[in-house]
Amino acid sequence: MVVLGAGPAGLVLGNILVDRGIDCVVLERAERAHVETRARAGFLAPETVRILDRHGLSEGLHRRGRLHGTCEFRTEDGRFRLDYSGLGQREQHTVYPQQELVTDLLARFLSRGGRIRFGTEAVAVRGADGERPEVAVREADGRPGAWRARYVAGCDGRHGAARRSLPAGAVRHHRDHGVTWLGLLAEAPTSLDAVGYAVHERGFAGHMARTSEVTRYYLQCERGTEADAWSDERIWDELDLRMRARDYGPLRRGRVAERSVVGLESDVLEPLRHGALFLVGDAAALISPSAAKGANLAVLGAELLARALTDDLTTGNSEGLDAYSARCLTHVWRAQEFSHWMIGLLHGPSGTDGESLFLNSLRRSRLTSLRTSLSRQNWFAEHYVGV
Ligand code: RFL
Repeated sequence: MVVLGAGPAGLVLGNILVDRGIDCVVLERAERAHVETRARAGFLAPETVRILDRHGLSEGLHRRGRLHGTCEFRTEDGRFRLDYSGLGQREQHTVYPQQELVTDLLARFLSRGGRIRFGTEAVAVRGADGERPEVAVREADGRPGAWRARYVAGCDGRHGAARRSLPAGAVRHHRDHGVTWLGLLAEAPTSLDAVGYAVHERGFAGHMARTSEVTRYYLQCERGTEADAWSDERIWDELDLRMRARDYGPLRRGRVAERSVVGLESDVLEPLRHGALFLVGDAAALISPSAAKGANLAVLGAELLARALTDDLTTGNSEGLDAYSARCLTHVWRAQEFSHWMIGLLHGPSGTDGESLFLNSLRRSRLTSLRTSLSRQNWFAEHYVGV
């Protein structure tokens, strides 16, 4: 078995396979230090935690992660809080930075005897319609190489080799939401005990816990903005304004240690199986970070595929592999639908033409229903923590 990519998807898959005695190798383009420090997601759904529990992968997150169950909306109509852990399924997130999860998964994989090749970039997957597909690679020193296996799992993200190797006829559903965020990591403790979503005429601003010293912020910006175009001071002033710090209390400032430009885009590939090649995580579907689903879907898909592969390779039962694509896509589309709804909740067009006014009033009404309708709140809670 060859697994491409050592993100959450590839490492959960690798761990389960190795634990079941299935021979596999993970090929990772980056070096270990890079993989272990790449800051991205931080909100793990309860189902994700249960999956990690089932496979002995959750020790670190239970020790260092923090439970989280409230979000706060700040809008032109005031502020309201949703204690989502007391609504819907009465469940909460665990806040645990993705790079720490990846570090834990990697350590466990190696301690189980798993094999991983860092600095090895998959270039193409060939012969996926046959019995022994081949993964062509470029080694760290630039030399070409190749790996053969019964199956290949493409866990190498949206720009990986798995996606590039799909046959003609693979369908890509795609949506550009027309919204751009500056993703920021600030060396500052959280400023509120909730996820903060601020809807402002100047654009969206978000506040999300990470660790006691680091907080993630998002600021909607013009398309084409360069990641380092804004000074720290401008970022904090804009966050203060959009999060209405004057009314609701100051933000704790600190150095902005990392900035990236995140275009809100979603896509889903279909099917997720092409012969012996399977797509998992971001390689299967890219989801906008508006509802924090990407890493959770990656873990869920990895467990689904690991089970199906184990059945096939140990008992010859291939039903799970045949059903993998449809099963995984059911979860993916539910998450896409909710993320899309969240984008509409948090952003409106800035123009004053009739259509912009109409869409902004819809957004405002959507927020009012969320503030006032208990059934809406229960629906929100179920989808917000679920995958
Ligand atoms: P990853 O984590 O991108 O890992 C893919 C791995 O494959 C390697 N790779 C290759 N290796 C070999 N050959 C090649 N040709 C290769 N090409 C790539 C890469 O180096 C990498 O190690 O994919 P995976 O495992 O599918 O996991 C997906 C998640 O990382 C992603 O969905 C989330 O980070 C998305 N996301 C969030 N998800 C959440 O659930 N909650 C959040 O709060 C959240 N916040 C975020 C996010 C993503 C963000 N960015 C940067 C897009 C915040 C941000 C800013």
